[in-house]
Amino acid sequence: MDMGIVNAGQIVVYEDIDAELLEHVEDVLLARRTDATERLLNLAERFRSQEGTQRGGLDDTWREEPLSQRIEFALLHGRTDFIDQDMEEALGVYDGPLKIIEGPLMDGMNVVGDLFGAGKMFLPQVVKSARVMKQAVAYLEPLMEQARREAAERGDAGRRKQIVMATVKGDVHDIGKNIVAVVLRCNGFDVTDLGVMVSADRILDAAREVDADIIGLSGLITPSLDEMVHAAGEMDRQQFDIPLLIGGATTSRRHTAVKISPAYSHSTVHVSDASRAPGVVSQLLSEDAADFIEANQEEQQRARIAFEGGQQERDLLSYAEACERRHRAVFDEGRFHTPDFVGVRATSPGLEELAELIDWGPFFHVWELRGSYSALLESDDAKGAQAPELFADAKQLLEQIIAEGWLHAEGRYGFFPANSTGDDVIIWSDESRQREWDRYCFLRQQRRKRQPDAAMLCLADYVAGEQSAIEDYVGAFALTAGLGCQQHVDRLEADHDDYRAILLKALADRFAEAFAEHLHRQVRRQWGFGAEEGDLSLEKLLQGEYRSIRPAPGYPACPNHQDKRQLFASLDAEQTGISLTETCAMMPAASVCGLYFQHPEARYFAVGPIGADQVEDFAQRRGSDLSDAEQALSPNLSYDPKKVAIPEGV
Ligand code: B12
Repeated sequence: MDMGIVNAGQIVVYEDIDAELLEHVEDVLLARRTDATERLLNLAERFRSQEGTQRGGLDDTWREEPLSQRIEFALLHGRTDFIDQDMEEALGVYDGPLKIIEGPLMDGMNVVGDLFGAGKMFLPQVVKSARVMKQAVAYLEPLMEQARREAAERGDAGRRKQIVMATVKGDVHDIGKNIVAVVLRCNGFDVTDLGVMVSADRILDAAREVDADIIGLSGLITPSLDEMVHAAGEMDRQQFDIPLLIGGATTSRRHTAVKISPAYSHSTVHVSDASRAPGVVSQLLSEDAADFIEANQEEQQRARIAFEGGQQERDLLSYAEACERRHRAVFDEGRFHTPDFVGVRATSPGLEELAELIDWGPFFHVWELRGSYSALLESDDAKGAQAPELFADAKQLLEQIIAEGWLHAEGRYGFFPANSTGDDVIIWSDESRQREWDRYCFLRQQRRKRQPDAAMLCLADYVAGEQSAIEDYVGAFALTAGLGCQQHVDRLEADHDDYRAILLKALADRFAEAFAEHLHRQVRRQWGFGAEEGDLSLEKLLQGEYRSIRPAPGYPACPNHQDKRQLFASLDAEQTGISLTETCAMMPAASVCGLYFQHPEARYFAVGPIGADQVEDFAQRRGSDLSDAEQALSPNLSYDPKKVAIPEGV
């Protein structure tokens, strides 16, 4: 056999496939017997004659199993359709609701946790299992209070390990954190999830209240890293001694080791994804935790030494030399266009139109299914086999979102007369270009490159210089596809449906990125060079195979999140319904903002590490304190501003 065809609707947990059927199928796939095909065909006849639903298992015969096995089956296969009925039956069998939770429900979840840990179940399945668990507990909830009181009186109220989790102050992202919370709950831990934008004080108060065994912090954007250092310092000051977990897209092992862990005298562990979370938590709370803690500390110490060594070795050009080696863009005829209008416009495209531009790759990443999405959908390994079912669920929800108008997209964008001066871009108040209205201070690469003549890039290089007399422009945009999202997330969560709540948030993010692609295409046309590109395929659009770029504050070419403040002011962007938090995260979460540069040579790059000479110059250009500049640029600093230079002779 050269190729198998997978029916997306029939994917089952591998372990759960009927042993006889599995053996027959493997005989064929692995060519283990010469009569394998014939034997499988014979067996297939038997399955053909069986009736039953085809989803989540081969048929409905599982309903004939004993109660505890039915509960386990429902959990393993994410089946909510019989769970109320089974809970009702369980109440007649077990000695109260707590016994049902601690018994068959937790036993089933332990199987889920074990299979997930062993790589035999995958994130979408686990989140669906959690949905069954939540619905079962919700069914029992009305009877729980009394049972808890009775258990407490008897002194046998079993205490599960408590984890307090939150997205730190200023940050609004919670998809990753919510997934981790679900996975930990599946593994038998009690998770108190405090939500987003939570101050260190609130987190620590909650931790004291529930007598937490572990605290977990999440963050997506770089300003959250400083907030995490602050929270770790507060844990120390308030004399906590429980482990601290760090996670989220912007966090790293290295940053945790170098910046966060020195602020707290007890264990601080970085966790890169949801599948690792239960293992780390279990080890930290096990009897042999000491070994794990020691290994983590040693690794962090190595990371700190490597970081300090790397800092000295970091080969930076002086800022003056880097400026000298700027990219000298050619501003010939045709390389700068005048847009159709100057000023700001609002736009509110329909979701249907945006859906056509969705990039599904990152959607699958959310569920720990990495790789190109077309490859995933065709993949024949057990993990990839999750993709079609997940995709079908997402498409179904997408249609409902569109049909019922769950989300609303709003954006504002504009073109502004602009010229560069050094590493700044001046925005003129009007086309007479006499009065400066605003100014973006960009950063320039300083890390020495392998090719000695390679340019050291800065976004200002792509805008015609003030002295050139060229009438150049830059564009700006702020958009969201998350309006209305939270109310539906709240509704789904109240309905114990974390799976669809997470799906919805991930889809809102997809709409936001699709909106950014859609608007960029429109902007290229209004700028006068978009028509040349014709009708680009989705693939080419997503690969950015067109003229112009749209770097977003926070992305590597313009890492300063604070640029969002002036960008928002110039667009009056809050009119879209987006607001900025104190650390410049955008609310709703499914929002993007950025600038447009039209020059054909403009490309994305990473500023990378910068020296104290550039930071001083930047602070001067912005008219800010050096310490404020250092804080805003902290992820890019090649030096530790806290290490005060010791004057010679001391
Ligand atoms: C998708 C995406 C978006 C989505 C939103 C994502 C979301 N809602 O969370 C959209 C398109 C809206 C977006 C917008 C922006 N983004 Co963005 N985005 C990404 C991208 C490509 C993937 C992030 C993601 O969703 N991953 C999947 C989720 C499930 O993973 P996760 O959050 O990391 O969580 C996992 C682990 O980290 C861990 N975990 C998470 N929390 C916790 C907590 C604990 C206790 C534990 C144990 C584990 C744990 O487990 C989770 C599950 O496995 C990343 C790049 C990247 N590859 O990471 C950039 C990235 C996060 N974005 C970035 C930026 C800058 C932005 C914007 C500021 C850009 C802009 N100016 O518009 C905005 C900010 C939006 C806002 N509201 O403020 C930067 C952030 C770094 C920085 N410099 O600040 C990144 C890293 C890109 C980059 N290379 O620069 N973004």
